[in-house]
Amino acid sequence: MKYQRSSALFKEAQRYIPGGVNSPVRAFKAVGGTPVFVKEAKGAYLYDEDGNTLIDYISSWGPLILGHAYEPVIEAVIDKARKGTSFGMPTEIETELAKLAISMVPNIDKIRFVNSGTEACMSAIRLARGFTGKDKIIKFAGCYHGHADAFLIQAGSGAVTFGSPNSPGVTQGTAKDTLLATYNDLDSVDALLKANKGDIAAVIIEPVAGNMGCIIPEDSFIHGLRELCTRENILLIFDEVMTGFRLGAGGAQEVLGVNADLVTFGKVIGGGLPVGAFAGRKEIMDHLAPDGPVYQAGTLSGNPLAMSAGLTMLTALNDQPAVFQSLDKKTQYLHKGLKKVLTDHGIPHQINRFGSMISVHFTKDPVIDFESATKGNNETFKKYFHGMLNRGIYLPPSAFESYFLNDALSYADIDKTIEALQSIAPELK
Ligand code: KE4
Repeated sequence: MKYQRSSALFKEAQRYIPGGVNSPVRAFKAVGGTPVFVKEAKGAYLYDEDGNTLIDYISSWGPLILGHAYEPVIEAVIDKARKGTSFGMPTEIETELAKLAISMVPNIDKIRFVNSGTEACMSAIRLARGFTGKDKIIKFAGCYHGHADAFLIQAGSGAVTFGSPNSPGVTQGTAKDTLLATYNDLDSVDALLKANKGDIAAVIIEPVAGNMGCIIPEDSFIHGLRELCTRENILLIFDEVMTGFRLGAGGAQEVLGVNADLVTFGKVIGGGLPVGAFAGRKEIMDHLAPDGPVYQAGTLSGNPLAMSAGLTMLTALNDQPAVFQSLDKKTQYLHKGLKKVLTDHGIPHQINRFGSMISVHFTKDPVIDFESATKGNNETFKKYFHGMLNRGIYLPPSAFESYFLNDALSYADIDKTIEALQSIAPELK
């Protein structure tokens, strides 16, 4: 693969945009080398600025679950754009998407749209604090809920890559109200509850984590967390920015059988355009302005273009629920193929998979939380990432990310992926 044009474009971008990117994880800092500039994409394929075709396993970090440039979404957005791109006034389509999302997801009565997963999570925390009158929140080391100050305490995803889990600029005043627990460790939560009795507004968690790589909640942990929150009168917030409308129509609440008090969304709900959302029971959501005292707002929230992309995407998923089984089967097939190659070559590894979320960790020990996720051999990961990229396979450029399969991927694409690993395996030892 050649990357001259991407290199030139990256050099120029760095003159005008910090780090040459608008989101750090895109800069390849965790894996080295030059980030790939994409020209266009269709279905399962990315076409980069150097004419390379790449099989895409990030699907824009989750949103494009039916593949790139999904025709019905494109048509809907073009049609909507002709009627105006933004009004700053209520429109019917916002209610249509709200009704559809509420019909698909259990246990939510009302939903507020915002423009990103970060906005959804930071608004949900503010609402939880306003509703309960309490200040502290519990998050889990390695979980990432966007870049709002309250969350940049041992965050996952790009924050880990930079080895600066507590970002400069986050004040002690903010950090003191964010308590850190360990994923899959209920005792660590219980200890915080005991030490902060009556002060905790909410626990926020990625119900299936994707920002430490993919980490699966143990049944006893996630059900136990629900029981603890109920007992202590604390709101349980499921950050479903990744899992929402990906693990199934009803997301993690449905597949895990655990009801949260608030749920946040992003990615798939916008069909590739900027949409985030947070949702919950009426008694909580009605605390939001303008009816309630908890303020939250946004110029482009409920934007008609984004709403038309989201409505088209969710309608497609609602009309064809078999897509979730199809994605699950394709991810299983990928899992089996990768595992066979790595096992045959005696390469220590763990593969974590849940639905269409999957990640490969180069460590012999199970990856069940942030600490075990950091035990992965990053040198091996870098060789793996670049070896696969040079064979036309685009994986997340960090070991602290999940892959996101899209249903445009064919079994032939997955076979090509497995063959690519077969050809680089000897270098990974
Ligand atoms: P955004 O603000 O990036 O839309 O959403 C933040 C967010 C919140 N919650 C979860 C569980 C998330 O995974 C994310 C964002 N995910 C990352 C990928 N790990 C986005 C990629 C990026 O930062 O560029």
